[in-house]
Formats: sequence, structure tokens, C-alpha cells
Amino acid sequence: MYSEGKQYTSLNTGGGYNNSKQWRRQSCWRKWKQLSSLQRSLILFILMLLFICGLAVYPTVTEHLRDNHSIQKPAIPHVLEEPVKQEQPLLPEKLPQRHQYNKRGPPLLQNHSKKKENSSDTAAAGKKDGERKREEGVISWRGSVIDTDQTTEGYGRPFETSQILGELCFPETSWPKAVQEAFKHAWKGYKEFSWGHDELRPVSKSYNEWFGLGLTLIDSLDTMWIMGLSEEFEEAKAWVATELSFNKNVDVNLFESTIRILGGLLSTYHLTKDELFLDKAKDIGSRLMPAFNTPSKIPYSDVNIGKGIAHPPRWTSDSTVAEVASIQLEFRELSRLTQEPQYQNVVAEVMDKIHKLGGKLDGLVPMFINTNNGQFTHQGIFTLGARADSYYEYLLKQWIQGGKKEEGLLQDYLQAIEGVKKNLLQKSSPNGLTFVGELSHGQFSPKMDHLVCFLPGTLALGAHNGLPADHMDLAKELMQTCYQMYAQMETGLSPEIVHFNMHQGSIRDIDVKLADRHNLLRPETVESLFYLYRLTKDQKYREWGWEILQSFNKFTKVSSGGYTSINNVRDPDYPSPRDKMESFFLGETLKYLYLLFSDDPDLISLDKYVFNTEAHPLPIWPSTE
Ligand code: DMJ
Repeated sequence: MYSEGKQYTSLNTGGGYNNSKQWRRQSCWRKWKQLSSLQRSLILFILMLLFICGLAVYPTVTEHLRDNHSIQKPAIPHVLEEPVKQEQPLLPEKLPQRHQYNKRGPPLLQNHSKKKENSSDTAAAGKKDGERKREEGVISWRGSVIDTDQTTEGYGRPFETSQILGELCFPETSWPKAVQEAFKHAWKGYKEFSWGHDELRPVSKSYNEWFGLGLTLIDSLDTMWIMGLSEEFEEAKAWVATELSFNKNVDVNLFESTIRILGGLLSTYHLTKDELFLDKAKDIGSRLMPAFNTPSKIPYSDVNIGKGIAHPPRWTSDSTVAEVASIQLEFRELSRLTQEPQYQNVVAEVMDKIHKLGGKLDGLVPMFINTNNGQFTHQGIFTLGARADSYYEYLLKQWIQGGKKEEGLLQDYLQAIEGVKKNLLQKSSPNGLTFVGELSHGQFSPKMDHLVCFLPGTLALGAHNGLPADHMDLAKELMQTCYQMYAQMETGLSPEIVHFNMHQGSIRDIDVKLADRHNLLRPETVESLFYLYRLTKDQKYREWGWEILQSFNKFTKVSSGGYTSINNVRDPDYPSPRDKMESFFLGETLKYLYLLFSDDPDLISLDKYVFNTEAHPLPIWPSTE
């Protein structure tokens, strides 16, 4: 054989291209015939064996190749981390819901208290995962299934994931640690690229200045304390002690700086008993006071804390109702601590004026209030979302903070919840999700901001404090809806705004408009999950929170440090980073997740503390005061 091979080579080299092909065929045949029958049988046997082995390993190899190929196309190129084994659990397929609608009718809503077998989607349930995967999509670089024909709205994740995520990959006892890790990763980015500045821009590895006061650092202080991250806390504290100065010629927003800075400093003072934080709180509190120097005593939106001059926005003399009515917890606490009544007095006057104002609808308030005449403006529009949300939250929480004595606050809150039920509460079609819509001059709109998802938590807190039990029932229904706003998106993350379908024959409950597909790492849903879990101990709320954390890690984590808000929660291939990590991601979102997973009910007991709207716990006043 060897000599013939040599001969072939030499002949081939010498011959022309066409002739050589023919000659090769003849030569092979000649060689085959020269073999003994034993040799021929042996060769045939080996070939058969190779063929059978090939058939057996083929699917694995092709899947492997497909996986490798898709790794070339990360969700956010050069931004998000490549999948790391410990952090990427073995995800079951996320099936494109549109196929569910088209082929098998409406999808089941995610509900972890139900078992898969409860599904009416028998066709899908009867198939094995692998079959479904091959039938409906290709495998993405993260191991989830990408729809191959994503052209319309209405996808979702009809199958349960949390059992597998929770039980097989990460025991529940490790969930608080996973939140700590997320915090450390966020902090790493902040420390490296934006130390002492307001917000991290994790993708461009730079920062954003809003007030120039180290907003993220201050917002994060009590989170680090609660999580036991002493090293990180100490370095932040050193910055507060040596670098933080409010004697700056800058305009700050009264509401934002109250809830984030004043609230953050006050709660850190309470947790640590370190006077440094109280001194800083007094300093910023007194510098914000000029905002209340208005003809109506309804504060302006902006204050220059260096010059002591306040003003409304350039285009209007209106302030936002949520903004002027969600600074009370902090100013009241500042008065209690300093024994200086002026802080409490100015914010109490705002509440008193709003309490007496006309223009409400069954306790619901319009979104704007004029700083000159003290009247509501843009009347006739009612929402529990942006510009009104925390007005309702602070009615209840002030009542709790003050030891449940201020009857006016309680009555306003109870009336408002009745107003919500009467005017804004509806059910979606086809699955009957309870949601809170909006009203504009008598016209109902089935639009709900993610911001509204604070409401389940607030309702549950009220019920825990002796308010009607049906508040808790409503809280549970709305909690399910807020969870669905995450679960039905391809990334597992909620958009900023959703619209619910109400007409008979709808094929899906939730629609998302193109302009509303962003996610800003907001806390409201995990905030409510925390309350619902603490107050009911129903395990499903923890599982939902765990899923949400996983989704943040999958789609918003930036490898060099930090997390980014994203533009498109419906595109798991390219969620499109916005390059901004809001301070409330560390101040609120991760704090509530940590508390949700913590087994210690005394870690910020709801009977001792009330959280401000930026998740900074302030003490409930002792009954002797
Ligand atoms: C936070 O600043 C507060 O939670 C506020 O009440 C609403 N907006 C953000 C979070 O979404």
C-alpha cells in the first residue's frame, strides 16, 4: 500500500488536473481489489462503527457549535459579562409567547403557586423541553431560546423557572449573599469610575453629575450598613467626613435631595449613632428651607443650597404634588432630633393645605399644585403613578411614623384607597389581572407606570397596622400584576409603563408601547415583594424576587463594574444599555432584595421603622412623644 501511495503521488504530480481525478478513482478501486476479504471486512466494520458513533454524537456537537457561534454575539457587545458558570444558572428555555398565542391560544400567567401540570396549554406541556426548543427557536448565547420571528408585541414566559433557578442552582440560603455580590459589583463600578460623583455611567466608565453631592454614595450608606459591608461603609463614611460639603453654589431639587440625601443621612445616623451623619443632615436640611419661602407656602421645586435662593422650574410656577407631599417623614424626623420645630412646621403646613383643597376626586389628587396661589392645577387627571405616587405613600407612613395619632392623615389615606377602588381599579383581559389605571377628565386609560408598584407594599403595610383586611387582598392581587410586568417580558424585567387590554377577546393582558420599553433599575416591585413576604411569609414572593435579581444580573450587569438601565426589555439579544446606574438601585432596589431574602425579621423591623420613599428607614416615634 505504501509503495502505491508513492506511485500515486508521483503520477499525480506529473499528470494534468482532469486526468488525475479519473486516475485516482481507478487507483483506489485497484487497491481495494488487491485487499484480502478479511482486510476488506475489517475496513467495512470500522467504517460502520465510525458511522454509528457519528450519529450518536451529532446532536451534542451541533448544539455546542451553535452555542459557540452565538457567543460571538453578546447581548450588549463588550458591555455585559460573558456568562460565568456560577452566575448563569441552567436556565430552562424561555419560550416566545407569541408562538403560544398563535399555536395554542393564550399563555398561562406565571404563578409559582401553581404546578406546570395545571397548564391548560396541554400541547406545549406534553412536549419535552428539547422538542419545544427545536420547534420554536434557536438557542441564544445565554442558553435561553430566542424567537426566530419576533415581529409583534405580546411575548412572555409561560413556563415556570423559579423552582429550577432556586432549588437546583442556588439554595435559598445563598440569596442574601447573591444580593451582596450584586451590591459589591455595583459599588466597584461606582468606586472606580465615579467616586464622589452623583451617578455612575458604567458603559462609558464615567459619571453623571446632577447635584454634585455624591448622590449614589450617600444613598448607599445605610444599604451597606444593613448588608454588613463594613469595609465599603467605612470608605464611604471617610468621604462624607472629609469631602462632602453642602456649601456649594448648586441648584438641587427639593424632593430628590430630601428623600435621597437628608433621608439617607438620617437613617444612617439612626443605624450607626454616629453624629457625623446627623450634623450633615442638619446642614442639608437647613439649606433646603428657603424652598418654603413662597406666597402659598407650597415649596418651590429647586433650591440653590449655596446661595439660599429657591425657585420653581423655568417654565412654570407649579410644583409636583408627589414632590411637595413626600418630604414630610424626613423634615419631621429632623425636627424631632434637633428639637427645632421649623422643619416639621413647614411640611405640616403643606399637608394641611392639601388636606383642605378642592379639586380632589374621592380622595385622589391632581398631579400639580401652584406655588403662588396654592391651588391644584391641571385638574381632572388622576394617577397613582408619576407625580402623585408618593403622596399616598406618605399619608400612611406619616400616620405610622407619628404613632398612629394623626387622624387627618389616616382619613385622607383611607379615602384615597376607596377612590382608587372606585375610579382606577380594573381587570385585564383575558386573564383578569387587577391593575390601577389613570383617569383624564372622566376618561379611563388602562395605563400603569411601574412606579405604581409601590402600592401593594403600602397597602400591605396599612393592613399590618390595623387597616381593613381587604387592603391586604388588593395588595396580593396587585403584587401578582406587578410580577407579571416582569415575567411576561423577554428579559424578565419590567418596562417603565404598560398598557392593559380590557376588551373581550384580547389575546394578551399586557402591551408595551415602543417608547415605554426602558427599565431604569427601579425598586417599586421588589419593594412591595419585601413587604408582602415579611407580612405573609408566602414563599412565592421570595422566588419572584430571586427571578428579578437573576434578570438584573443577566441583562443589566456591566462587566467592568456597575449595572446599567436599559432601553428595551423586550429584546434579550440587545437590551440596549442607557449607560446610567441610578442611585436608587443601590439605595432601594438592592436593599429591598436583601431584606426580602434575609431571614431576620428584626433586621429593620416594620414595627420599629418606617421606610421613606427612597428606602431609608426612619424610626417610628415612641408613644411617649
Ligand atoms: C425613587 O427616587 C423613589 O422611590 C421615588 O419615590 C420614586 N422614584 C425613584 C425610584 O423609582
